[in-house]
Amino acid sequence: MKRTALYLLITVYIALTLGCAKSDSFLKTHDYNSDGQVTKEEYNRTFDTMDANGNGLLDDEELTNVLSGH
Ligand SMILES: [Ca+2]
Ligand SMILES: [Ca+2]
Repeated sequence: MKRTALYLLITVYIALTLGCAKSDSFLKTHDYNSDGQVTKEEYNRTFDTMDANGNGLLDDEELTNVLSGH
């Protein structure tokens, strides 16, 4: 699966699971410089934060940790 498609799936999964489908919640989470926009680099930063073992993939354990707030 291409990385972009994976990002989209993860975003939808997190948004639906956490109930943060509103754009302001999404911005609050991913807009690191608070300019009101999320760049690809900012989104990659979020991905990298979630990818605890740095292998470029998010597995069930990593997603569970993110969703549980660990
Ligand atoms: Ca930004
Ligand atoms: Ca990983």
